Amino acid sequence: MCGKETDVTPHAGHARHELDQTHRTMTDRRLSNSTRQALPASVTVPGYDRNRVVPGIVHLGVGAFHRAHQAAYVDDCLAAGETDWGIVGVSLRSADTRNALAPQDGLYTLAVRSSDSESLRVVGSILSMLVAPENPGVVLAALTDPRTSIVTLTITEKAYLRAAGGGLDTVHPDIAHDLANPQMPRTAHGFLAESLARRRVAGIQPFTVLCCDNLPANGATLRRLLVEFAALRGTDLARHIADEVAFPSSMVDRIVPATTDADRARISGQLGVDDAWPVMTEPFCQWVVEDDFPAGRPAWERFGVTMVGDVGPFEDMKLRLLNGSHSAIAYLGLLNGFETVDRAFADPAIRQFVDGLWAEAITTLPKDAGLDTTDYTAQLAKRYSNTALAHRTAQIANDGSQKLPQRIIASAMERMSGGAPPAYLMLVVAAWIAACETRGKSLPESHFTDPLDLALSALDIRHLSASEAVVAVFDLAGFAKGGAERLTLIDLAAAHLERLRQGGVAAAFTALGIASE
Ligand code: CS2
Repeated sequence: MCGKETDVTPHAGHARHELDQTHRTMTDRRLSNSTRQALPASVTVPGYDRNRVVPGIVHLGVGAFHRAHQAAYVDDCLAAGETDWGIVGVSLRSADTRNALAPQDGLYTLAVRSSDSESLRVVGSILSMLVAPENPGVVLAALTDPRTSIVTLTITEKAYLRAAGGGLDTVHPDIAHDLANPQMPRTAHGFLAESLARRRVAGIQPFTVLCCDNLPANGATLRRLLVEFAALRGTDLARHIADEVAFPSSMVDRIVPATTDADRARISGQLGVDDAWPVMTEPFCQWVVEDDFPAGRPAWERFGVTMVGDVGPFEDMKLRLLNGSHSAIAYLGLLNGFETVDRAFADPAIRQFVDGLWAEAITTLPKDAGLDTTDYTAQLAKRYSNTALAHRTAQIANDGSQKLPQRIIASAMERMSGGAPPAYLMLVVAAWIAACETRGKSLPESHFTDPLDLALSALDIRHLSASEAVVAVFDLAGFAKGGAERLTLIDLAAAHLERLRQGGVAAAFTALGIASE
């Protein structure tokens, strides 16, 4: 696709980049195109000719989630004979994934784990990997390539650079940098705006932008932020993006715990060759996508993707029932010393709390959208009980200020406006604040992190009363900003925080009528 990328498949006529050679230090022992044929028969390997696959998708944010989810769906399409949808993976920050995958020709193992079994599959859909800070120009070239019809993103909530009120954080240094240096962007907004501008000048059809992060109305949200960013560039690019670029929303779902060194050793032992970065996941996998791809798309519906007109109800159900309860389990679990989701969820009091939380959140979901919340929560309970995943509560606890608005605050505000108190929902917010307060005390300082950490430590909330602390955090994070319900939510969260400070999770549960052992 573009001459200087680290091409991880041996395309005929493609010169390999020297970085590829540098990283190719253990070829004989590594998973790669040449060693994949010798893997044990129990391991599924790409049966298609990777040399025939051309890149049609650029993905920003090649973390474990992308590799367990979208890359696996695309791998299915390629295995069924499609050839136009290989993935060019872009890391916006670190070179780690590229360094692990380049010597492996982009191949990696996906380990699908349930409590009593594990199956291994080698995924071949990532054709090449780029590291944006090393060479932003090559990333722009990939995005501008006429063969790129879809740009997908899993860059995490905080990388959308939303200000507390939800608009673009126009004073963020990276936004200022990208406005001043459009040819050398750092942010997703900078890359998307500049490449869409170049395509427009060159008469190349815009790509479709498919957001796959856990944001509400994620396509519309990214569109709004990008149009805001483009308007700051002072051209009519904003109008072009608003009028000509499709931003379908999507709901993505698969639980993907961080890979540990023990996982690496176990998988490499089973393969008989080293895989520097296998990905662990659960059997469950779901992707619901709005069908708006003017430049074409893979036949995803053939492989279990649900293509719909409006993803909103699915997205709300997932954000509020799965992600909301995940955050609850993470913060309450951390406060009670549980390191993993399955252990926390096995605690009868936490389990009872999660049922109550689901009951509150379910009242905010649309009644006429055909959602089966009984089945959905039953499946969640099963997924959370998967003992093989060892999904760490600390992993989910990261970035609470970016996650809680769509997972908890939105439901709480809607519930309040319907006249019902969101008592369980607001305990999650209080538990987040309490968990932040325990860092540097019973938990290590960096046990989990948040973009607001510096501002939070400047506030020194531990020395404020519960009410003052909650008000300060709401202001900082922009929770319920401008909402009529704000004060009541603050009162509820402050009462919970006071109880958490005085008597821990047990005291907060007692006030809700939940008995702890
Ligand atoms: C989790 C999600 O880390 C988190 O915040 O809630 O990553 C969750 O595992 C996924 O959204 C599941 O699809």
